[in-house]
Amino acid sequence: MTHLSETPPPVPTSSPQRAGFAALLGPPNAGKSTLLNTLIESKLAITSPKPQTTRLRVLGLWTEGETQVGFLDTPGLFEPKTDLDRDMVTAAWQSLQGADAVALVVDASVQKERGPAARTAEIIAQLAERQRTVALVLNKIDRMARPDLLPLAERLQREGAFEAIFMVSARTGNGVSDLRAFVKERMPPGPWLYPEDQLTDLPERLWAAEITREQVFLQLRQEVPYAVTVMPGVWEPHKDGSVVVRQTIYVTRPAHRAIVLGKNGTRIKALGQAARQILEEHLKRRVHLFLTVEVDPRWQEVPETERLFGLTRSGQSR
Ligand SMILES: Nc1nc2c(ncn2[C@@H]2O[C@H](COP(=O)(O)OP(=O)(O)OP(=O)(O)O)[C@@H](O)[C@H]2O)c(=O)[nH]1
Ligand SMILES: [Mg+2]
Repeated sequence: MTHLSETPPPVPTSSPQRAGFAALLGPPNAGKSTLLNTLIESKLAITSPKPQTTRLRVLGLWTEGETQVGFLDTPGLFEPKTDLDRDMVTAAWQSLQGADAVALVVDASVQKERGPAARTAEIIAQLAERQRTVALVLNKIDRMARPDLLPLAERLQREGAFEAIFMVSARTGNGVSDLRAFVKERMPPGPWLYPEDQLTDLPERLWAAEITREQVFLQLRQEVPYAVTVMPGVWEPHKDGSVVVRQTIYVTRPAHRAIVLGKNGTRIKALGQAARQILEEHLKRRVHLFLTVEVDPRWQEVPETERLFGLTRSGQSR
């Protein structure tokens, strides 16, 4: 046997690291944001029992062993009516681009109902059109009787030809580690894109504004949460370790302003107190949160990302 070369086999120069993105898509209220938080073990995304809570794609990083996964929480997929709706649905579909894994998250406990079942079928068809391989996540299994789960999984598997099906409870954490392990396996080789201890690319000020918006969704009813946005303002750290956080709650009509303020300012006080508690818990310092409410009938006309990052449509700073 002749040796063509005396040189030893090359030492692999590529790092063993893996990194990529996994998009969580699905109808509104499926539990995508709750699942993101459970997957990354942190309260990053806001959640509420009302549909269409999430308006932006939210990146949540999970780094373990050699693998970094960027989970992407997305706004729910629904029939858009307004500019804001369209921005939300566009943001959701955009998160598919560059995603190395895709999970369709549905609320398993409502799939017997005609409306949700039709919505799921529609999204399955849209994903097939985009030729994406998708894992199905049947969420909220804590609300379901076990015997109902298998037939549901079988029915959806016939509709969707999923690469895997997971039955989870984002609320209790049941089944979530299997999903995480599956996604990790799907991340391509490559260097990490973010430092190991980074949680998200969402600036702290913006996250804090989202926490206030979460309280609006939790505490106010009917159309009001949908007529509200929260803009981050001044963020002023003090020498004593505390931070002053100013935010503006925008509403579209004066009547909504009155509702957000509440009688003698009681509602805005309650919103501020609840949000402040969450901020303090996660920032691990004292927070002085100051909220003001302003009427801007046109806030929904500015794309969500531009508005939140302090830019108008023309790209000028506010
Ligand atoms: N029982 C139960 N409730 C859940 C579970 N996961 C989420 N929920 C609840 O379902 C509601 C919607 O959860 P979200 O995480 O906000 O849902 P989403 O899919 O992000 O909704 P949008 O942002 O509106 O698209 C909230 O009240 C959650 O607490 C679960 O596994 N079990
Ligand atoms: Mg959400």
